[in-house]
Amino acid sequence: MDSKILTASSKHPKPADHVFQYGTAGFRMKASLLDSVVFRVGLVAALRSRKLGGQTIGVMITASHNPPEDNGVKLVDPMGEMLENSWEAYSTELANAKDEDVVKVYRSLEEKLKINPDTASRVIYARDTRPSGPKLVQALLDALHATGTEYTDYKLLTTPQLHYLTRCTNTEGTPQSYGEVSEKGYYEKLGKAFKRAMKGKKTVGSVTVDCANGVGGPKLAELLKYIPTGSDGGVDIKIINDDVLKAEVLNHECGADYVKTKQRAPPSSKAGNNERCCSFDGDADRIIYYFNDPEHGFRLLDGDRIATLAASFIGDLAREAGLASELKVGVVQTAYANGASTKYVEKTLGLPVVCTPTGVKWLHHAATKFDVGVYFEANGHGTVVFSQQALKAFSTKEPESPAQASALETLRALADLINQTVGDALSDMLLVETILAHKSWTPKEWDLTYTDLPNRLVRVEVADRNIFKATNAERTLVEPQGTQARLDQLVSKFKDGRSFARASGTEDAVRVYAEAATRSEADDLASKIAALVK
Ligand code: 16G
Ligand code: ZN
Repeated sequence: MDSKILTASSKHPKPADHVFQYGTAGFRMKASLLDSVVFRVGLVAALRSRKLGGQTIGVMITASHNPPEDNGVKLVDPMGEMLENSWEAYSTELANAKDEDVVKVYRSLEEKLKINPDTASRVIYARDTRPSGPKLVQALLDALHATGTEYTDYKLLTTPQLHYLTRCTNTEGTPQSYGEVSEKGYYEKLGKAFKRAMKGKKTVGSVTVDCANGVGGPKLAELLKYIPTGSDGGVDIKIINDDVLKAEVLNHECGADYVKTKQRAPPSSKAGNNERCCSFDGDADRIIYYFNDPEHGFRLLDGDRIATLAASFIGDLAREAGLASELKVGVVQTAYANGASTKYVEKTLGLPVVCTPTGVKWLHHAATKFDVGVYFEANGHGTVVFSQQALKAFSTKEPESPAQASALETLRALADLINQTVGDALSDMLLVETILAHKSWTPKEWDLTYTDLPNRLVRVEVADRNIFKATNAERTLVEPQGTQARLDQLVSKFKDGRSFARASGTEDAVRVYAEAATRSEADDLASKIAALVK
């Protein structure tokens, strides 16, 4: 195998003087720099699969909401979860090895991690619609061939579809089977679950879906063949920004990131006042809703809103099903969650809230500690996870009334509708549509559940972001010394003031978040904290 790896590696030389890092969402950069990285990630996938006794590992080639010229690669663990933390470092080590040391580092990891090279290794992979994808797939394939890894190429998929298929592959034929191992199986599962969850209801009006001109467009079009739409009840979906043939339009003036950061609808949207809209990102693992209110203008219904909506609905169902005392329902957020949403969950819904550092893996992990764990980042990454105990209760509890039976059936349907492996724009959208249909809500009623505190997010360029070290789920700076005390002092002067500063995990900058009772105070607090960290 050594000579095979060496020969293959020579076709994918590492760009000199480049330091790569497996970050919160894998490796991500200009696609032109990524060839050697993808090759080496293929090697890591083979090692990881062998380490886990030949279980299948997923490899996804995507750069999510980044511009079309970027690309990225990340690994998916057997149950569809993000790669285990310690392996991020091994990936980074191999990605940075000198060309002539690739085999040496590969073998040293094998030895250190006690991996039997004779164990089978298996990988499934897919990519988003970026033009650089096919060439990067070739680099991956070279690594899979060199390591004797079995593989399946799923071609174009959304990131959550690949997470789903990874879990299905590894649970096939077991009592924990997560679904049929095919893209069609994914649509069928979601379609059936949606029909059951909707119970013949219909959402008010239509929903305009902005697919960011990414892979979510064709996949949503496919999903629509499996769900009730328009005249047969269900949901009336209008797709926009689904052009995947013009590479340059991906994430351009559209998509979840554009809408969230610009606080406006994509210019291409023709939706009228009070009409429900949502935007996916480029690989469809993120979703946010919004609408135009004739009185108050653009209204964003972000990840916090989706989390509160889902927690309130599922919390009610658990009570109606007579399971409230048995099942622990909770919400996981990051420090970016609006303070009003946290208060709403704790005070109005009466549910516990846990705060974790930024990044899906932290939220997901914390959510699995609940029986029903609802987690969302404000930017729209999120899902709901159910414990084995919860799933068992949904299917075995004897209903004592028709109302209980109905609540239990809805809970069972939701457990199938929700992609529990990772946040999934397609599945999350159907979840929101189901809840709105049950409540007969327009976006206006959803928006009125609580009032966001005015807030501001500022990106601050600093000489060295690595000197900013935070603790307490990134809400407290321990270094540079004294900065937190000065920050606290500034915050204390503002009514309902809250602020934190943290080094970005994806850009060379520090992010400052501030909220306060009024718009001008939030702006003022943000600029004062920005000046403090600069
Ligand atoms: C990554 C994370 C995202 C997080 C963002 C924060 C995943 C799949 N993605 O994109 O959840 O919100 O990083 O970026 O975990 P920042 O560290 O630059 O603020
Ligand atoms: Zn994404």
